[in-house]
Amino acid sequence: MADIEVARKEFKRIDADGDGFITAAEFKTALAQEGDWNVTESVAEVLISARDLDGDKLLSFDEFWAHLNK
Ligand SMILES: [Ca+2]
Ligand SMILES: [Ca+2]
Repeated sequence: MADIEVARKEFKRIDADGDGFITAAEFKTALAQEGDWNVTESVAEVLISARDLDGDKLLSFDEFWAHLNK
């Protein structure tokens, strides 16, 4: 069981423009900041779609949280 407060902070950190959804571009930037420079935008899109439950190509907090609790 992940900690929801930690997850919220992590989500906010990745969601650079604060609109409540993580795009592939935001995800890629966040991974690059963590030192993972191999992630291209198309890789980020695949990572997003693996977690994207409603198919809108964006990661909501609910989807982010669901993934953490798998
Ligand atoms: Ca965003
Ligand atoms: Ca979604």
